[in-house]
Amino acid sequence: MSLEVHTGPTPNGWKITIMLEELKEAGVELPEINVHTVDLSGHQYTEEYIAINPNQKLPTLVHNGRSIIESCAILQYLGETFPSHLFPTNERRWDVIPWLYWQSANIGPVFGNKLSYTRYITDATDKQKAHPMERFGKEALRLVSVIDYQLTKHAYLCGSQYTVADIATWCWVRSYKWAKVDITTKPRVVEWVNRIRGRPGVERGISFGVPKDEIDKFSKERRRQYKKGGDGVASNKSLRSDL
Ligand SMILES: N[C@@H](CCC(=O)N[C@@H](CS)C(=O)NCC(=O)O)C(=O)O
Repeated sequence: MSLEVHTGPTPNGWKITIMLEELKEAGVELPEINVHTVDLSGHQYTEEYIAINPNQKLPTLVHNGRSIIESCAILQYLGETFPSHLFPTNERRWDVIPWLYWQSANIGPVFGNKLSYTRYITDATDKQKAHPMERFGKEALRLVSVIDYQLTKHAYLCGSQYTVADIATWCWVRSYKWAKVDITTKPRVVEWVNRIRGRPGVERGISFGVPKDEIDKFSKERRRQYKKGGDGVASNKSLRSDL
C-alpha cells in the first residue's frame, strides 16, 4: 500500500520528508509515496483533514488504512515498518524512544513558542511578550545544553548512530537563528547541526516546499510570507475549540 504523506515546509513537516529520504539512503525499498501539501492557511481545519488528523496539525501519515498523527509517532512507525539503522528494533530502541519523546515534549513546544513570540505573534504588545520570550528563550538554551551534554558522550543525540531522534531534534534546532536561540556558545551543537545538514537525505528532505537557493536562508519575500502565515497560525484568533 502507498504511503500518503500529508505535510508541509515546516520543522514538524520536514521530519517526515527527511526520514523518507534517509530510508532511501539506507537502501530500504519503500512503497509508492504520495505527498499532499497541507496549506496552513486553513486546510488543517477542513472536515476532510480533521477526519485523518483531529488535532488539526501537520504532518499526518496514512498507510494501510490507518492514519497516524504526531510527527514523532510517524517517525517511529516508519522506523519500525521499514527497519534500518535509523530506528533499532532490538533492546537498543530504548536508547532512542525516550529522546523521541523528549523532542516532542520539549524541543518542539519550546522552540516553537520561542519562534512564535520572536517572529510571528502580532496580537500582543512587547510588554505582554516579554515574560514568555524570556521563559521560552531560557528554556530553549537549557535544552541546547542537554544536547551538548549528550554530544560529550557520543557523536549523535542518543548514541554513536544517527537516528530518528536526531532527525526530530535537528529539524527545530537548525532554525536557531530564525528563532533567535543562540547556540553558538555550544560549538559541539553547532558542529552536530552542520554535520547533519551535510547528509544527502537531509538535503533532499528539507528541499520539500522550498526553492533550491532558499533552503538555508530565506529570501526577504519568503520571510515576509512566513511571517504572515505564521502570524495567522500563532494568533489566538485561529484557535478552534468547537470540534
Ligand atoms: N506535536 C505535533 C505538532 C504539530 C504542529 O504543531 N504542526 C504545525 C506545523 S510545524 C501545524 O500544523 N500548525 C498549524 C496550526 O497550529 O494551526 C507534531 O509533532 O506533529
